[in-house]
Amino acid sequence: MGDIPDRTVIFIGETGAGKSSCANALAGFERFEVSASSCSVTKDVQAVTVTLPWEGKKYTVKIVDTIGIGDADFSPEEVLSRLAVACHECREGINAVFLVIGMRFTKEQAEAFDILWQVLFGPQVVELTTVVRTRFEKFNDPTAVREDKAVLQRKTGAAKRILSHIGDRLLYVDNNKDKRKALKESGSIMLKYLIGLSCKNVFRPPIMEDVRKKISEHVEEQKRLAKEKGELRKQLQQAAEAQLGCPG
Ligand SMILES: Nc1nc2c(ncn2[C@@H]2O[C@H](COP(=O)(O)OP(=O)(O)O)[C@@H](O)[C@H]2O)c(=O)[nH]1
Ligand SMILES: [Mg+2]
Repeated sequence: MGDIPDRTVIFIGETGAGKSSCANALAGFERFEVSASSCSVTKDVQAVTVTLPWEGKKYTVKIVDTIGIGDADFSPEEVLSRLAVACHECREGINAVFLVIGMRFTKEQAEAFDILWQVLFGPQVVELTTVVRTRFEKFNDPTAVREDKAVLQRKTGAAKRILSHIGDRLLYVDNNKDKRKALKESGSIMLKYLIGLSCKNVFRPPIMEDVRKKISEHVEEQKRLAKEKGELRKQLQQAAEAQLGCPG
C-alpha cells in the first residue's frame, strides 16, 4: 500500500481558534478556507495530502481540517457526526490530533473536548493529542512560553483534566498571514513535531457504524439527563409550593 501517508494529522478545536490557518501553515500554501469572522467556514471535512521536504527528505503529510467544536450553526449531534466523517477520512490511521486553542482555553471548550474523546475517539487518542496554541506572537521566546505553560497549569475543572493528559505536548505558533516569517516558522514547528513522532503510535478510528451508534447513545443519554433534570426541578418547585401553602 504505497499510498498511506507518512503522517496523518487532524486539526480539531473551536470555530475561530485557527485550525484552518494551522493547516495552511503546515501545508505551506493556502489550501484551507480561513474566516475572519467568528462563523465557521469549514462546514465539511477538508483533507489534503502534501509532500513536504524536511532535512533532505520528503514526507507525505495528510492534513485534515474539521468543523469547529461548539459551532453555533450546528447541533452538537451534527458536529459529532461531521467529526465522525473526518475520522473516517483518516481510517488508515492518525498519527496526531492537533487540538487548536487560541489565546483562551475555556471551560466550555474543555467540556466539548471531553465529549469528543469519550464519544468519538476513545480515551487512547489522548496520548496522540497535542495542544497547539495559536496567535502566540512570542512563540520563539522561551520565557513567554514558560509563563504561558504556567498559566495553563493553573486551570481548573475540565481544562485541568485535559491538560494533565497533554503534559508537555504543547506547541506555540503564530499563523499570522501578514507575517511571512512567523507563518513559515510556525509551519516548520508543526512539521518538525510530526516528523519526530513515532509512527508506531497510530490510532485507527473505529468503523463508522460503531461511531454512529456511540453518537446516538450519547444523544439519548443527554436527552434522558435533561428530562431527569426537568423532573427534579418540577419536584423541587412542587415541594417549595407545598411549603409555602402550609406556613409554620
Ligand atoms: N495573528 C494571527 N491570526 C490568526 C492565527 N490563527 C488564526 N488567525 C486568524 O483568525 C481567524 C480565524 O482563523 P481560522 O483559521 O479560519 O479558524 P478556524 O475556524 O479554527 O479554522 C482568521 O482571521 C485568521 O487569519 C494566528 O496564529 N495568528
Ligand atoms: Mg476552519
